[in-house]
Amino acid sequence: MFEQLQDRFNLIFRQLRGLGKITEKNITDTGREIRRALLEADVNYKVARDFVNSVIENAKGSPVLKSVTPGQQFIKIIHSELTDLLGKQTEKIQFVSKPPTIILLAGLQGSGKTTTAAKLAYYLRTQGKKLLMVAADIYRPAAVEQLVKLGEQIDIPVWVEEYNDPVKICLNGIDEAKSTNCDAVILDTAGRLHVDSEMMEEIVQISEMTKPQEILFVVDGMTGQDAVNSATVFSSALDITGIILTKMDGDARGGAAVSLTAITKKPIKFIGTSEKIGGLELFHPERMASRILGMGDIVTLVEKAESLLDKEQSLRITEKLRKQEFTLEDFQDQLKQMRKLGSMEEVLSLIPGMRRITKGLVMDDNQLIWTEAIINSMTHHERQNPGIINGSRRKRIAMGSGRSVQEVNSLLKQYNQLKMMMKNVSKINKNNRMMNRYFRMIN
Ligand SMILES: Nc1nc2c(ncn2[C@@H]2O[C@H](COP(=O)(O)OP(=O)(O)O)[C@@H](O)[C@H]2O)c(=O)[nH]1
Ligand SMILES: [Mg+2]
Repeated sequence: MFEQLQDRFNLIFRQLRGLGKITEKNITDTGREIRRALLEADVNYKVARDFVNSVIENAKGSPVLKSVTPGQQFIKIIHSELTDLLGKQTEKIQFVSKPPTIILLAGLQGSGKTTTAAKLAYYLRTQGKKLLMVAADIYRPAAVEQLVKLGEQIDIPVWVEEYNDPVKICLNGIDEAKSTNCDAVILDTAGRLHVDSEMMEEIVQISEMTKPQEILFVVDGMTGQDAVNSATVFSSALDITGIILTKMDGDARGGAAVSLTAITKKPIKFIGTSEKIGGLELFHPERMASRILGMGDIVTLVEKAESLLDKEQSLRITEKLRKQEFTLEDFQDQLKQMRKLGSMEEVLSLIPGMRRITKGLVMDDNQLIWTEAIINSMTHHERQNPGIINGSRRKRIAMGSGRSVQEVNSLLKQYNQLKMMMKNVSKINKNNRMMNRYFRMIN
């Protein structure tokens, strides 16, 4: 997510940190570079311009120029401005006191509405809610079936009526949700490839007849400026309460995420981060700003880790790391644990500064299987003392695992790098409670 933007900010920040003091010219120059970075990421030009002006104004008006760590102070200003731009605070789904809460999903075809309906239902159920989904896209024959299948997968009922009009289907679905005591009902509607009046009429009619508490505009995060355009049209026709940005796991440049709230004045409530049912995250502006600026997102990582990882093992490895007894066997455990969190690349991108360190390192998830084969071909003694693995041992291990000597070499190199990284990160963040918590969870 946002790799290009991260790289650009990384460069800009490196220059800033190197400055002993910051002049007005530095501020203006940095502003210009930020603007260029945002435009390249397909951020709306007005949004980019206003953002930069606001950063410059703030920096000039603050004690940055005289501060002891001027670069850091300036970076802080950028971070706080970006957080504001992304919507300031986290916006959750609002539930009504008299259920069911009606949630209408609107958006173009292919934006991810049907997938998101199921993801959202799944997400809300983890919060103890009872749900019903309504299949109101009757135009594409496969659409109803798609939602039914997803419903089966997560064991959440779907209201289906093949031969009725979408408004009636929605109303009947809501009745069903009432009589089965559901907390919320999610309406999955039809979209078109492009904004057209017929589709708009239908969705407006559904909205007027069902009076939803939440109207969520679902939009493909990869589409940049197009996302902003369609959001503008939808939010002028409908009283949108929030935005769900999907496909953020792809190579979304960030333009949509950064521009949408500023342009529509509507909060981004969730982001879709995979095709899978678990791939929906509550949107946190502050954390997202940190991610975009390459400061990592430890809080999200800790939350993920807490829900997935083996705590006992984590404690054991943290202790080993502290004593610098981190062996290849631990490395293997570590890789397995990381796998539970997502792809290696995804996980590492959440750790502050990690992107810079691991850039160029191959993070192919398939390698995990080969890595395991290689480690399995080592003796216990070798795994505990990787230092003794010399040339002839490497050859034997390669033969035994059916991998090449180069791969054995690169594994040992990765192990050493990870060991170094761990040491550095734990040193830097010794006094950081969050980081310690993270280490307890993940290691
Ligand atoms: N990678 C990724 N794919 C997604 C995400 N959300 C939806 N998709 C995919 O986008 C395509 C269109 O989604 P669908 O829910 O059918 O869109 P709809 O036409 O708006 O209902 C499907 O192939 C989904 O699997 C996401 O967050 N990440
Ligand atoms: Mg659909």
